[in-house]
Amino acid sequence: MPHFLTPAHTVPGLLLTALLWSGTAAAQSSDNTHHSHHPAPSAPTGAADASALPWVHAEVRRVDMGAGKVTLKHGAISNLDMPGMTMVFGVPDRAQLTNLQPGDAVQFTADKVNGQYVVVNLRPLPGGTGR
Ligand SMILES: [Cu+2]
Repeated sequence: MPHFLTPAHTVPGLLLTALLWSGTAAAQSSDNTHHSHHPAPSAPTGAADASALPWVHAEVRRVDMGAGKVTLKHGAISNLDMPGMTMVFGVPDRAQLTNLQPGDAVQFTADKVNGQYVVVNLRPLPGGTGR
């Protein structure tokens, strides 16, 4: 009989998959011993989590395409429990920096990944630049 269908082989495979998934999730928040800023820690995919992040208005101050960073003067970020300020965010998806210029009005969603604040999504605010 086909031995690869036996529970002895399929169950460890499923367990391994589950371990890999949970390991990835744990690694992304390994610097946070508490998860108070994550309202839905059990969300299995980053996409579902990102869609729940609130959009925040900001003004672009500096764009560093090479380093994948952007300086934003941003409004309050409720999911990070952060008041408005000017600060640097990492931008894992550098395509979001294309066509960005200092002075541009944008809105973005931010999260804390591995102890670093990063831009999850960013889009220009229509009519915000006066160009
Ligand atoms: Cu800030």
